[in-house]
Amino acid sequence: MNKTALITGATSGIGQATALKAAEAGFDIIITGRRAERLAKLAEEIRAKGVEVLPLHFDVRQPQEVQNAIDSLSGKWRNIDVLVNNAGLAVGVSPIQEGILDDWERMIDTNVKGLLYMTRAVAPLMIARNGGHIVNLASIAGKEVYPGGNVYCATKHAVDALSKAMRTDMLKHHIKVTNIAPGMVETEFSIVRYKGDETAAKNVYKGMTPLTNEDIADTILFAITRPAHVCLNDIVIMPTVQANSRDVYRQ
Ligand code: NDP
Ligand code: 8X3
Repeated sequence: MNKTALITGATSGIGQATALKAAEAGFDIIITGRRAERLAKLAEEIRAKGVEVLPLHFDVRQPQEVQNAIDSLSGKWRNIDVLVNNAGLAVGVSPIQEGILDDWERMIDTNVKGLLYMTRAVAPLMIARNGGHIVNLASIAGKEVYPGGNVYCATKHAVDALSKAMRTDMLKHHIKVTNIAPGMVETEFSIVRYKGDETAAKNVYKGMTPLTNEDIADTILFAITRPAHVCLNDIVIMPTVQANSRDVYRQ
């Protein structure tokens, strides 16, 4: 029987590539996100790979929507082997003293509270089966800070801490927790961060070769296909031309 993976934020970028690669590896997939049409299209692509797929559209910031979505699962779909907490975003690059409160709320509610709501809803199902694997998308922004990164960096530092905390709390339930900390990955991330300004978003990657969503998906697939006794706790993955949050070599 196939294993089952639930991936949040599967409508774009890293989540979408992870869903497709996990399907190719023989996982049945629950794909989630807010954009229902994109989920429907991705579901068709996944089905064509010969595995089962269940699209669920909801907003991870809404605890009742999250709980209702997980409660709606029946039969085999309740046997979630892998939860990929990927949904997340950066909004804005203002210095802290000029910060826009709505941007802060969106980042904290999505990246921290959304990840917590998902984990709170899914972990009991894993515990009941005495095993599972949670993969949290943190960031190099969860290890370092950079100008204008303030609240986004704080949310990803929180994810980094929560990965360690989850690993401790769920140790006796044989649940693996993997923290993934990428550097720059060209997805819709910067378009969201710059609020639809595609020129500003493109400039982020000007003169350098960023990671792709597939690079991160490959890494996640490697982590979730290790033997039962092996857990990759924390993976930092950077473009070759990015040394840290601030040093990027551009042509
Ligand atoms: P994208 O913008 O391409 O994808 C973000 C995904 O998150 C979308 O599928 C979006 O779906 C989903 N999402 C956002 N808000 C919500 C919400 N409230 N409820 C449900 N789903 C939501 O960005 P990436 O693929 O790059 O980002 C994925 C993760 O990787 C994020 O956590 C990000 O912080 C992290 N990351 C990204 C890096 C990068 O450079 N790109 C580097 C390091 C980490 P929808 O809008 O349909 O709801
Ligand atoms: C996204 C990478 O460098 O923009 O988490 O913070 S960065």
